[in-house]
Amino acid sequence: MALFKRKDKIQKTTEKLESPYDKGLSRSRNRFKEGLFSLFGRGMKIDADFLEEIEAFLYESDLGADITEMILNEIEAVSRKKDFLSYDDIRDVMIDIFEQMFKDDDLTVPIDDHHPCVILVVGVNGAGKTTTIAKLAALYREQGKKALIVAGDTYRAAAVEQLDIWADRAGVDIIKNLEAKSSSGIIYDGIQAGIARNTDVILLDTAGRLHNKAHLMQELNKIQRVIKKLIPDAPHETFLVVDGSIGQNNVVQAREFTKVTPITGLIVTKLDGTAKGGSIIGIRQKLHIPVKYIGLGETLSDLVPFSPALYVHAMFEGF
Ligand SMILES: Nc1nc2c(ncn2[C@@H]2O[C@H](COP(=O)(O)OP(=O)(O)O)[C@@H](O)[C@H]2O)c(=O)[nH]1
Ligand SMILES: [Mg+2]
Repeated sequence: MALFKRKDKIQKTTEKLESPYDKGLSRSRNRFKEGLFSLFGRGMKIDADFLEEIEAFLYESDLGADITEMILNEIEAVSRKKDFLSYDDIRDVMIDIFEQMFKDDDLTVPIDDHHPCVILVVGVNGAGKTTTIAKLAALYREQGKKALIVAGDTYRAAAVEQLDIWADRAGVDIIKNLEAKSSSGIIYDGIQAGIARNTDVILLDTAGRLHNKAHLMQELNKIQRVIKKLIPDAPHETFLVVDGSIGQNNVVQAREFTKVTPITGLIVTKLDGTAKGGSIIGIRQKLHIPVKYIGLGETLSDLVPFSPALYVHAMFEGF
């Protein structure tokens, strides 16, 4: 069965207006849908000049070079069969390519398979790790899980305080130590506490400001070791949080993380504040890691499980 209902009639119902995808991705939709519509309108003849214009548009949409090329090739192929291509034709080409890319992604998070389920969260400074951890805790709590947050960013006292406030808002316990000297020490204590308290999900925050690759590697290796000392098959999920508003620039940084620790899922944040929503496609394609959640705002409820179908709907059909 097709993932996307591409020929859906646009229905102006309140339900659709309230979809977090349609609302959160409105800036990207302005670029994608309206940008494409203004290029193609009801129909355009494809020649070399026009292909260049499309190419420029796709590059600016931050899809990445490979996907851009795939789309252009497919547009050329379709244009050999049809004199005039319309917005609908281009949308269908793009949806087909996106559908192919996401079709084998495993989007599940194993919170029901482990007790406790240990989730490690990594990423560069400012990507949105701390905020995302609070959002995840709130989400799992809503699902009836007992969640625990561990303040593993020991580089700044302010980071622990920030997480403390978030944990309070989310209504979940936090393990912290303002005097802690190392991330791995507090993470060890946190997991021990999580086991003792019969926790369902343990969320581990980490520092993003690690001045060089050797340091990053050393720190993450140490964290992995202490986690495994207590729970040999943990972490059960390692999320890399990336800032969606900087788009493809994430790829280089993200690769550094994948070299030092196995990443099982991506979380793309700040998609509400940017027109670069297309970057999900490029990042996913380059890193070959499934996107499991997206961040669409700064409050607790602004994290949603990633759904390729809803994402594509919001980019091409939403309001
Ligand atoms: N608009 C928006 N802002 C976000 C989102 N996620 C995080 N932020 C903001 O990004 C900034 C950095 O977040 P933080 O969680 O401290 O990042 P960390 O350094 O990786 O822990 C904060 O101001 C957050 O409110 C999001 O999905 N949308
Ligand atoms: Mg942080």
